[in-house]
Amino acid sequence: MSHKGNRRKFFKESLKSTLCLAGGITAVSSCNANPVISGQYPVIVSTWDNARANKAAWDALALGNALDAVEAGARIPEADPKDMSVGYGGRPDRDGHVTLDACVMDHLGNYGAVTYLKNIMHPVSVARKVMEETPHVMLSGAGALQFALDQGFTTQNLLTDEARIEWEEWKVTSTYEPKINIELHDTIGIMAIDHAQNLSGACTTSGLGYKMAGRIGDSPVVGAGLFVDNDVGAATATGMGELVLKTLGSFLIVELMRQGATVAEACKEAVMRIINKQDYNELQVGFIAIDKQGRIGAYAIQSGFVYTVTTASGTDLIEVNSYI
Ligand code: SD4
Repeated sequence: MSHKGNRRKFFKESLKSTLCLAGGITAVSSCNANPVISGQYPVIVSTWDNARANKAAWDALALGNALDAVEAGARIPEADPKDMSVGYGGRPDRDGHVTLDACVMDHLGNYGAVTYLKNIMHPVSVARKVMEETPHVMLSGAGALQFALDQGFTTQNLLTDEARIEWEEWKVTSTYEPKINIELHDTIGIMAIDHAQNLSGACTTSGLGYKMAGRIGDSPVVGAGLFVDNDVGAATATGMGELVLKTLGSFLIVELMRQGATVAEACKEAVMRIINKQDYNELQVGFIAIDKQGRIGAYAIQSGFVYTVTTASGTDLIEVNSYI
């Protein structure tokens, strides 16, 4: 069954009781006995079904701040070979290389990123090191790898047998110009508000499956895959990075919120910017955002996008309203 097919089946069979429709217009709704109420903090919110990541992030909040939380959360799918869009087990590029993009942004407006990083399982942690240990904000490719090694990270093969077999099958049937569709998206963007009401975010991905060698997506680019402004809120994106890069959706969402839009209105406007100006046919982009008070909103081009929210009340998986 395709990835999308799996996702649909998953929704139908295991989430019937907890999946809720929300995010397009107002606050988070919930079907749980102890509903997560939008507009409270501490809070963790992440793209897709990332309950385990949220749990790690939540636990990290007990001892640390929002930055510690989002890093801890992002490391979960990075190490999970079953998540084929992030870190270890991620789908390779057309040449069979797993190349990773990641970034972090904190409440002070500091930002760090790595792009085209190979053989390092936790690019989000390297991105944090770039932010904290260098005068730069972004390191790429061989330089990023060298920096990671200097910082004590170790290399390993990130291409799992499952991803390699799938890639080999893809090579047989593909024209080597893969249509980038909604089935190959699962990147984690994760945002947190800590006990001190400070915000941070992280985004990490192996990018589009079977991308051209050297391709960088939106996920590590500030304002595209992630943006945090501690006075206003934060936003993150998943889906077709080229569309997000051309419209700088995460920055747009935070700026619209600064001007008075609700989180949901701002996310919808970022999607509409793509709809009105780009060729989005059959492509997916989803945004989630959170404001300083912990109110959450989301919107996507296509149906099927979900996000995970965790507060002291528990964790909910929320289905997002979409244009199509
Ligand atoms: C990218 N936005 O590299 C990422 C891919 C993604 O879920 O979100 N996958 O374009």
